[in-house]
Amino acid sequence: MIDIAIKKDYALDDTLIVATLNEGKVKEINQLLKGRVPNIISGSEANLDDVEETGVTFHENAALKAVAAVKATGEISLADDSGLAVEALNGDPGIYSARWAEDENGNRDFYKAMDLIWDKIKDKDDHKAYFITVLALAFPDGHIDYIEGRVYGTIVYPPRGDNGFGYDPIFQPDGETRTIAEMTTDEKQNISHRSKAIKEFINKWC
Ligand code: ITT
Repeated sequence: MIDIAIKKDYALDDTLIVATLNEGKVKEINQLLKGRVPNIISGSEANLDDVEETGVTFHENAALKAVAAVKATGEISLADDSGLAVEALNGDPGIYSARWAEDENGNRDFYKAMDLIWDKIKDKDDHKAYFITVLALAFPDGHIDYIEGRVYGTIVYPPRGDNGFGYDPIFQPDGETRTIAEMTTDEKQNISHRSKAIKEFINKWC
């Protein structure tokens, strides 16, 4: 009942800001939303600034990014906070997934971050992990809706594959023999944490 009322009050019938500066996310989200929302504008197209992620949960950081985008543009905004949670590392790198790859100048090297993860778990028996996405959909009146998606799998090493982005070369989803980076974009879209969340978003809002 509540969802129906919300949907009626906040129709996504015009512009949606996809409030991320990560072009890998933009590509995946736009591919799934194409034709569902009339006018999709990415973070770089909207000239959004990078937001300092001071939250301690995916939900908090997703909300920070979505609300900043609403304030900058006045438009309904969708942010994605995501990461890789490794069970043997108690969920790390988790919300720090991007920061584990950063050097002191803020440049990202995910091969360095993947080496770091492997170094910490190679002597442990448990290599299970999951990718998680939390979407925050923020409206100009302050209302925020959250949607979560996960995909479970195993950390493998050395990294394999050139597709996707971030930690995809060391993540092998359950039931697969390939890493996500060895899959096509369409194959990733069938199983990924982000695609699950976006598909739920489409069911709910489009
Ligand atoms: P925005 O904040 O602008 O959206 P970001 O890259 O900083 O971009 P996050 O703070 O959510 O995004 O960082 C999440 C990191 O987790 C991201 O940079 C990737 O390295 C990793 N990650 C998230 N989704 C992933 C995916 O589908 N495949 C591989 N790595 C992923």
